Formats: sequence, C-alpha cells, structure tokens
Amino acid sequence: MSRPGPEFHVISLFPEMFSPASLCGVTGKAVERGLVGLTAYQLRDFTGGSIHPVDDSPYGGGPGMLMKPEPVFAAVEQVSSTAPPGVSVLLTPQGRRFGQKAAARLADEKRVLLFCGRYEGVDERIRPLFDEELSIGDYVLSGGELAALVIIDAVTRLVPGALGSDESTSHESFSDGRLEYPQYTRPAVFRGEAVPDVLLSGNHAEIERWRREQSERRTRARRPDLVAGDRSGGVGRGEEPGDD
Ligand code: 4H4
Repeated sequence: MSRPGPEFHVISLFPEMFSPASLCGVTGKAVERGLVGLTAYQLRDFTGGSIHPVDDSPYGGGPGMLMKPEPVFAAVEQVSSTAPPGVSVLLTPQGRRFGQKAAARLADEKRVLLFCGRYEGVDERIRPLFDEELSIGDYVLSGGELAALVIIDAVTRLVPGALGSDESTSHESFSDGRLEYPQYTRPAVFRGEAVPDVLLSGNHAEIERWRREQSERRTRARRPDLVAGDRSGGVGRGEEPGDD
C-alpha cells in the first residue's frame, strides 16, 4: 500500500511509548488514516533469549552501561530487510542537529528507521550501521524515545493531507528559514491591546508586506543565526556542522 508519507520503524526498549494512544492530534490521526506508517519493535526480542542482556559495562571502566552491539545489529538488520528501502537513524546527543530541513528530507523517504539509545550510549561499533546520527538538542535524555517522537511529529505534519485542508506549513517558522510573524485572533482588543490595524484592513498586499517585515524583524531579534545562515548546530560524522 503506497502512502504519502514514510513508514516509521522504531527500535526501542520502551515500544509502548509509540502506541497510537501516545500519538495525539495530527500525528495520531495521520497514523490512523494511513498517511504514515508506525511500527515499534522491542529491542529485547532480538537478543536470542532472555538470558542475553542488551547492555553491559564499558571496557576501561566508567559510569553506567552501554548498549551491546549484537541485539542492535540483529534488530536493525532484520527490520531493514523486511521494510522498503529508506534511511536508518541513530538518535544520540552526538548527532547532527535535527531541524526543519531534515524533517522535510525525511518526509520524502519511503522508510525511516529510528533507533532509540538508552543508558550511557551505544558501543562504538554500532555507529556504522546507521545512515546518519541525529540529535534534537544539546541535552542528554534518559532515552532516544522522546527524540524519536519529536522527529515523527515534525516529519508527519509535513506529509500532504496530515494537516487540515485549510492549514499549511508554508508560513510556519523555519519553513523559509525565518521565524513566523506575530499572529492574532478575536477579540480585536484584549485588555487594552488592539490587533494591528493592518490585519483588519482587508488590504492583502499590505498584510503580506507587514508579515514579511515582522518575520524578518523577529528573526533578527531572536535568531540572528538564521539570518546570517550560520550552521553552527550539531556535528555529524566528520561532516560540516549545522542542522539540515
Ligand atoms: C546517548 C545518552 C548517548 C547519552 C544517550 C549519550 C538524544 C538527544 C539523547 C539516551 C541517549 C539519550 N537523542 N537527541 N539529545 N554517552 N539520547 O539524549 O553520548 O553522552 O537524540 S552520551
């Protein structure tokens, strides 16, 4: 069955985090309507039996545990062999920063495999298994599952039909490398603050001009890095820094 969006295949120690009930709103509806696919796999099912652990202590000492390579290879190789061709992503703080451009790129994929790390990270020999490593930000989570949910949501809302017919992502923040302009709804005056007159004028050319100007002003004030085209985000495997 061809669908407008990708099949997401998530490998995790907590696949229950990806149950339809967890995906509310736009993303949950998109899964229910078959616009995107979502299958979550329990990593422990790929250990060859309950006596085999998914983690072990690091060689050379150090805090915490690492994810062992065997179950990860078994899981990724089996899932990749049964799914359509696509991209495999390791979620880690050490990955390239995930951004709107990456969301648009992944939305065009037939299949997106997301591996959710846990513990203190993964055995280094696991990394080459993946096409790319992505991070949702410079902080350390307890697991990659929340990062996977962020990516699934950001990608799914870009899939044609996922948003209501009268909604579009073209005016949204980051869609053109700029932050969205200020928006207002009724009432026209709230606690003494009025909606800008231009938005009530019905003059669409003036409204468009005002919105472009406000978007530029807000971006310069809050995210000068976007204006300068600065790509100082996370760093991928030996590639130029920056989100994509
Ligand atoms: C991986 C924690 C690696 C620590 C993890 C390390 C993120 C993130 C995340 C569970 C896993 C953490 N995933 N964006 N941020 N030893 N995942 O924090 O490299 O510091 O995507 S380590």
